[in-house]
Amino acid sequence: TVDERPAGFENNDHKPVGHGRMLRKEDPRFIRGKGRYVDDVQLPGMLHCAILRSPVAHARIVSIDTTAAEAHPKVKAVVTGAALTELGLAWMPTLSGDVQAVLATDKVRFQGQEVAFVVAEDRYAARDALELIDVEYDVLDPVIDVRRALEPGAPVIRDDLDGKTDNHIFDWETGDEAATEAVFASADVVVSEDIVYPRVHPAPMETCGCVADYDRIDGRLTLWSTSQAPHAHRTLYAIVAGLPEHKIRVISPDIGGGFGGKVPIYPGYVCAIVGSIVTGKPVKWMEDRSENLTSTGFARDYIMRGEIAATRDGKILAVRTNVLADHGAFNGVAAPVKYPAGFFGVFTGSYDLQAAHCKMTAVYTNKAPGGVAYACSFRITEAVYLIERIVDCLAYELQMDPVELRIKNFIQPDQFPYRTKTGWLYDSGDYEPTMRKALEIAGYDELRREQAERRACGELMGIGVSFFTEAVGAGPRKDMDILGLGMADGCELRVHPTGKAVVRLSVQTQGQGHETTFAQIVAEEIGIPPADIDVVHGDTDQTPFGLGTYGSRSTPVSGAAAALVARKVRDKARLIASAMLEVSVADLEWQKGAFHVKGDPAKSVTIQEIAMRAHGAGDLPEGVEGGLEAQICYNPENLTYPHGAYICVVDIDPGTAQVKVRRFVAVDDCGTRINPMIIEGQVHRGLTDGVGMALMEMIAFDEDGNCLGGSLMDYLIPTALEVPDWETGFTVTPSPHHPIGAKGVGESATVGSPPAIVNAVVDALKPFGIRHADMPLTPSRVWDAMRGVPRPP
Ligand code: PCD
Repeated sequence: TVDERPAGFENNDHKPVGHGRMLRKEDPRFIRGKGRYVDDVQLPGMLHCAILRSPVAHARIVSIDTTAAEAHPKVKAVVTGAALTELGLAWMPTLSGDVQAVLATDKVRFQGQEVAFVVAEDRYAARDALELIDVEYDVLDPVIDVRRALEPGAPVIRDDLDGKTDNHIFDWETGDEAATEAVFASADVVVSEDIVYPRVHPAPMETCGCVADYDRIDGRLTLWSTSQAPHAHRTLYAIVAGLPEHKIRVISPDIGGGFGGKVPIYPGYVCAIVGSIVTGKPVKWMEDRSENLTSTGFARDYIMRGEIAATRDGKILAVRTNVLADHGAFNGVAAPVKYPAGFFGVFTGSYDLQAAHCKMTAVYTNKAPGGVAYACSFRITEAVYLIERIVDCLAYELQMDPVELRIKNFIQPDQFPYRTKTGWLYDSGDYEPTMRKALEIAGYDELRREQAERRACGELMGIGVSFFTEAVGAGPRKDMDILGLGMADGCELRVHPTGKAVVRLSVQTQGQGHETTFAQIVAEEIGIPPADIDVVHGDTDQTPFGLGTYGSRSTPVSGAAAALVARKVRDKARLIASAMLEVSVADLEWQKGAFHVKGDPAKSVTIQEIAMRAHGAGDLPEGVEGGLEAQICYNPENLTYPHGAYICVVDIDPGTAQVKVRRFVAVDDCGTRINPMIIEGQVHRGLTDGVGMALMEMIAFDEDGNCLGGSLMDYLIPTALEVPDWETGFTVTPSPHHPIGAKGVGESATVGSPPAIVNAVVDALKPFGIRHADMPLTPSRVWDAMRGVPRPP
């Protein structure tokens, strides 16, 4: 075990942060199958909800006949949109200020849309009864091709919105159009490329679901749900359903993966709540896999034209892009209110530019809503893919090595904090050493030599590089809120009399290991071993308010809160210690979990002794209350900007066009590293994600709007078989404004890996004169590329 911490951070000999590979505290329960997920919740008298979904993408509902379903002996309730309209619940707000149908009342707008629900004694009866509901649809022309959504005469999807006569959602731009145009006009070299980031889906192991338990006597709603943001959800339920907020308790128990897909509120949750209110019984709703893939939040779906301007010798001057964003039938994008395109503004990447500009148009189509931040801090995945692909296109045109081109254009260490041309303030970074480390691990020069040799024999070996900067830790509340809720996070720490502690978080782990890392952060600050610190989260009755876990914000925001709340407790402990040791506060030194008298280190009191004293008999110093606890609400000053350098080596079988990822090197810099083993796991996961998106995953539709990715037989996700043994490394550039210098890391690898893989595939195909090919690079797409078949539209 190595202590990886940079010098200069406050520490003691326990060194819980960054030290070695502390095992995860939550794993004993997970590896024994003792996790408690939503579907494990069984309540007396619990009923089951199943949802009837539209078989077509666009149709007017003529009639719904529920008589036969209601007559089913095990059915307790059948609810349609008409019934919800009476309750004022047929529509609900989305995270981006649009409305979405809970149950369709007028039209269905995507295949899989919720039309009615049944509550029955068991899951099977509920499903059976769905087949007894008779819906008559008047099928309309669907809008599937996003490029045609704005054509005159295109069917209007959202005729529910007052005065809506087209499928336009918003136009958005960032950067300086005129300045960028000027740079482009005088540049030696301009390269443009059409780059598609296809629609993909987070597809967590556990699908979405909930158990709603409405108590009619005291008007209390308890909701166990697969939620990445229990507090925000509670507030939204209060607003939407008109239930008083203090009577709502949202519990996110163990979550089997979120990946952004469990940020929105889905109609199913509302249906279960309504089901419980109307039946007076607890009601469980659990999606099946197809429902998850076809109706809950998709991600990406950006069609981008990327352009880059440079000098002949490879100085990048400017980038610009035009994006057409497919948002599906309801604008359900999860992002802070002021950022309709999320943090796409970081598409300027890790390079020092003179100008940049992005123009975006978002449209409705007859597809499932979403736009969730699937393992990416709000559209950063798309941004990084765009810049890292287009930089490679430039390298291709200039016949320059892609590594050399990147290094030549990096923002330099003395330029931080660096203001990008689209307004983001990168907190810290030192890019070249990270790149050099990746090159060294990969043996880059040797790989290029090997590639030349193989090429000479007709073999298709490719080497792909990507370098990314992310913006994670949303966010400063002056700029960032979701539906009016500021993106700050609370944290509470209580030290019990015997010196054991409980830290209560507003964020909610979905597998990231918060029970371990937050105990480590607190341990580092107050010297209580991590094993003696319990982490409580995911229950709105037990934790302070905060906006939840997504956008890799837990460490940057809540992690900071945990460090600061622990310091607050330590400050109080110092006062008590000074009384116990009968010296002034200034004469105390904090070390190894104890306060020592300066110059007389043998005289000391441990944090545990102080805890007992804080709760014990006898007087405390003047003005000091009993107990040893504190609470804080942390509002970050800025986002944190982790970075990384990735190198991928692929081999393509010239006979089958199958891509094999032979090697993958990932060097990540997330500032101070709390738990190196967890970070490694996060990176492995994200890299695997990248292989999926680059080579296998796509939610496609046929021309009628049938979803072609509705099962894991069609929507391919990677397993251990498709991925290599990951080779990881790290550098440490602490965040200057985070109390312990940590930046987020949970999504870095998902963000950084797709361009590295695609760059590698395109590099392998260089002998065919190919500069770009779109994801997913399935054998058929690679085969077509090799034969010069034009890319799919
Ligand atoms: N860390 C450390 N150090 C540092 C950083 C970090 O250690 N420097 C660690 C922590 O503490 C944790 C982890 O690591 O434990 C992570 O973190 P972060 O970055 O902060 O993040 P978070 O917030 O916690 O989380 C979130 C993320 C996300 S966002 C996603 S997608 C994904 C990731 O996370 N998801 C998941 N990862 C994961 N894992 C798992 N297992 N599961 C899941 O689900 Mo989104 O927006 O939602 O899309």
